[in-house]
Amino acid sequence: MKSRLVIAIAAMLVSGAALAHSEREGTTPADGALLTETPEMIHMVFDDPMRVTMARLVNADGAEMPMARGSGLEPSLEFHAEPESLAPGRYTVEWRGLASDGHPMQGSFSFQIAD
Ligand SMILES: [Cu+2]
Repeated sequence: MKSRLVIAIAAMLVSGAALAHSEREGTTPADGALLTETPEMIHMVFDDPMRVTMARLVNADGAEMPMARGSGLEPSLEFHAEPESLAPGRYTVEWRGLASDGHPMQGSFSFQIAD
């Protein structure tokens, strides 16, 4: 009984970092995606509610591209925004948020639109 408890606590410690706060589970487009046209939607999925406080789309020169945010500021498992028509090139989505445990989080992912 005692050893089982020790194992359970050890497992909690190992996974603690992953469980402590929400993480981004996936994006559309996927990081590194090569597209032939502007994506209809920028989409992020989280494993735990995330309050996305900032999300912006920048081109290779760092200029911000217009993007209509479709998600509010309430904590949510998903975030989406609609970009306007984009010229061929490389784009990065940068975001910041507050995880459900209150930790500030940030991330980015990139995709490319072919000529
Ligand atoms: Cu955390």
